[in-house]
Amino acid sequence: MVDTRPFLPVSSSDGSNPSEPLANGRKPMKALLSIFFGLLAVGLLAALLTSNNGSDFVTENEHDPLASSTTTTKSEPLRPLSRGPAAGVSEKSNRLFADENTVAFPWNNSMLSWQRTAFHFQPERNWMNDPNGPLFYKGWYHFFYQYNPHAPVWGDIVWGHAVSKDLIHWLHLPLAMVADHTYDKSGVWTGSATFLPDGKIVMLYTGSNAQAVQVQNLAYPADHSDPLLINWIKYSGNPVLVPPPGILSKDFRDPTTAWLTSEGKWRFAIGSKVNKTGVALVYDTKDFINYEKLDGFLRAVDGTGMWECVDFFPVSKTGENGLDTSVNTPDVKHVMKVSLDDDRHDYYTVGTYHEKNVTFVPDDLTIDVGIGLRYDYGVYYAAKTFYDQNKNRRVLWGWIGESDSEAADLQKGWASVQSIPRTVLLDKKTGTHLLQWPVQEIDSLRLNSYEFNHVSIQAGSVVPLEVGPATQLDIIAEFKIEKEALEKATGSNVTFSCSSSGGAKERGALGPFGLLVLADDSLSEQTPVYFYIAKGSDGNLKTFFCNDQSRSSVASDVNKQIYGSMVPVLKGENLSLRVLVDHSIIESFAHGGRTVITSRVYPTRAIYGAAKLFLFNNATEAGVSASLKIWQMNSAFIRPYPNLDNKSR
Ligand code: DQQ
Repeated sequence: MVDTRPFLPVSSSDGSNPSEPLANGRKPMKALLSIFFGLLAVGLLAALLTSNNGSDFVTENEHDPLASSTTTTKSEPLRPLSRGPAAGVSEKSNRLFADENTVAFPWNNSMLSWQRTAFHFQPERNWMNDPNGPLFYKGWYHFFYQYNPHAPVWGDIVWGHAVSKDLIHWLHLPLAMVADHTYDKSGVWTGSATFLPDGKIVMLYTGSNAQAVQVQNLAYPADHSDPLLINWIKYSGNPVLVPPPGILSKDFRDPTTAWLTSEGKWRFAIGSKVNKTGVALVYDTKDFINYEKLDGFLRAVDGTGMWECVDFFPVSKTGENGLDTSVNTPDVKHVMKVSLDDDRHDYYTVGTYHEKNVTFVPDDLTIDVGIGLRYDYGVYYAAKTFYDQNKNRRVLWGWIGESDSEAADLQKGWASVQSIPRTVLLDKKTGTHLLQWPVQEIDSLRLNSYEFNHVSIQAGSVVPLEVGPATQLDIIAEFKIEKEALEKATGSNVTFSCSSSGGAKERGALGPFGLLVLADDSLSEQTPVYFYIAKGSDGNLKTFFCNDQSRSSVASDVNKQIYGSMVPVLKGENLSLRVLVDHSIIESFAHGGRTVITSRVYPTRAIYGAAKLFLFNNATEAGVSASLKIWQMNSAFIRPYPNLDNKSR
């Protein structure tokens, strides 16, 4: 479209449409009324769901944090509503475990309160999903996110906003953008930020318009001198892009951060699909007002379905710093990440970006994007990176949903957390993998530490680790397996996989061994985080890294999958592990972050002071020795920005 108006007006009156309400974070009467009725509706919905399921939820054990009753009050199956697909977006409800036999567990308030995390980012209440437009500006890290201000389920999506000095402690700000124009009436969906050379910021985001057609919109800060970037202006010429010919109206979303071409144009990608082929459409623009759609696709992979939240960025082949999105020198590889609507996992691959052909070609086609490596083998979706110019690093955010029942989410009043932001580097040793690692600022939450050196764990044994309550921990561990056992073990042509195995109770000659996290004394609840070494009939060893949620809770209405994948272990490397335990979330990183698994677990007994930590070795033959350093972790301050009314808006 052609628009000759000046780009980035300096005052809101230049850029806003006088016939439509201002998107300035202040709540007009109409918005307040809709919030009131929204809350009323949530209350009614919660009441309805409670009565539908027939569960009393609050039991006689309400005030006993260690309540261990497993009695269910009624055997009605849980059938959560499907949320998302009808609106043209992927499934947003936890339906995985909801079969005919699933019955509601009588969750009591102390169990549910325990589940809230202490150092992962969460809004104060309600539903959150994708990270949006993360950036660093004038001394503050900004985090925007998909947010439902009315209920702890997906719907009515707007942009939440919080700021931090260190990516750990957060201050909540007013909503950055609400659904107040026809072009985003059905939702202010995911988008990304781009810094212009003069330091100004543009935000491209998807609007689900009044007819639920997906369009792209432009927004920018009302006042670039405000470090808090509280007010946002939506460009008066929105939408700037509508679905192009050949693309369905509900298959056009989530613009990436733009990068500069050698001709000085901005280029970015948008996720889509053509039949069952996932594709990344590409556009060029000089001014973010006029756009040119380029022929072909940045990448297309058959059978992968709709691509959401595409991310595309360079990584250094030699250096240890992250790179600005526009860097494209011979010293870089490019990473492409797509979020697959069909299976709700984030896949990436490393390859080469050909600017002239406007294509990205993976180094190894067998692990093309969408069919090979994943950022995380647990619950983790819609991730987005940004270049942190403050610390020269690339930082990854990812949405971690719930895997309990929607009824429990309604009862606790919130749903979803964000991962601890992770730095991302190319793993120079494998060349294929990325290394994801919690940002170093998380170390500031470490309290007292416990060290255990060369603890011997015999085959078939469990060793308790005295570290106090084990619900907020940072654990670093290294394991050595007996050489003799490795050599002696006979190979097999049976291929192992974490998910299809019997979990940590399936014994092999060389594993499983690792940690039992969030376990009670009697081990009636436990989440094993472990390695399993398989020897092939050719004598080669393959190491797997898994999380077994099958005994994480005696409740049946929670997801109990076994997660994991292979982790490359190169010559001379010991098996190493880092685990962040934060109430209902376990983020675990194997081998410097080559393979990562995030679990959401909902124990009923292994909570508060009853949550313990153990080492285990369930191999039949190999002895293992472990050295560990474990820190109790402080809670982060995550609260509303104080005295905001005194700040200029
Ligand atoms: N979430 C947004 C979409 C995106 C999806 C809607 C991914 O823009 O495709 O909340 O979770």
